[in-house]
Amino acid sequence: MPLTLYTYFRSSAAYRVRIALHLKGVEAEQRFVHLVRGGGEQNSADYARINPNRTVPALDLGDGSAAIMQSLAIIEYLDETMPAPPLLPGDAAMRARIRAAAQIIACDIHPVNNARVGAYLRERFGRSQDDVIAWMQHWMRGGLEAFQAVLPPGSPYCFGEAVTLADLLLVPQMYNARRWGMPAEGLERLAAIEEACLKLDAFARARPENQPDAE
Ligand SMILES: N[C@@H](CCC(=O)N[C@@H](CS)C(=O)NCC(=O)O)C(=O)O
Repeated sequence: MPLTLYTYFRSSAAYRVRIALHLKGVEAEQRFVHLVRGGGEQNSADYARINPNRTVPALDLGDGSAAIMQSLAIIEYLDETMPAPPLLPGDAAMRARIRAAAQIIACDIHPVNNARVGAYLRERFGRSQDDVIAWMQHWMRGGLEAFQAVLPPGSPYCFGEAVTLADLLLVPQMYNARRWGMPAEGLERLAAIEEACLKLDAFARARPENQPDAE
């Protein structure tokens, strides 16, 4: 069945799913949801019917059922239905550790750094763009320090010699951190993992600048 991914080139959450699709060798039609233009197409009534949370990504399975939202749920769905290459290992404790690292980014960093959070700080509380930038950098930096601290040492990817879910979360978050000018001193392990991942075709194809809707 043809899959449809609702995406935006700069969205780090959609970037995670694009990497997963490429790793699994799955083609999905892309529908572009511009998160800025006209107050954000994610806020339109049409899109709210697809994803009531008004965020990208969403994955339509093409079978008439509701689209799947939440990037982690989408990625785990892809991993369960298309097991090769696996994004989570067989060992339950290691799976938990990898999910925990991924959730530092998906559950702790990203929600407070979303575009709508920055907009609310500016519009509701009158904060300047400099304040918003300081806010973004603060939460990203603290979260990425924690992420780096939980990684086992000495491997090319986050958790060993093979890409896992954690790498799919890290690379888009590093892109986001750079966009917001977050100081990266001391996070060299993360930079090295990002560089290793971006040498892989699946990650390179998923980069924001390589998307058809890139501006
Ligand atoms: N927890 C959600 C987060 C999705 C999300 O917030 N996506 C951002 C782009 S990275 C978005 O659509 N933001 C819209 C907005 O802030 O208005 C997921 O992992 O899918």
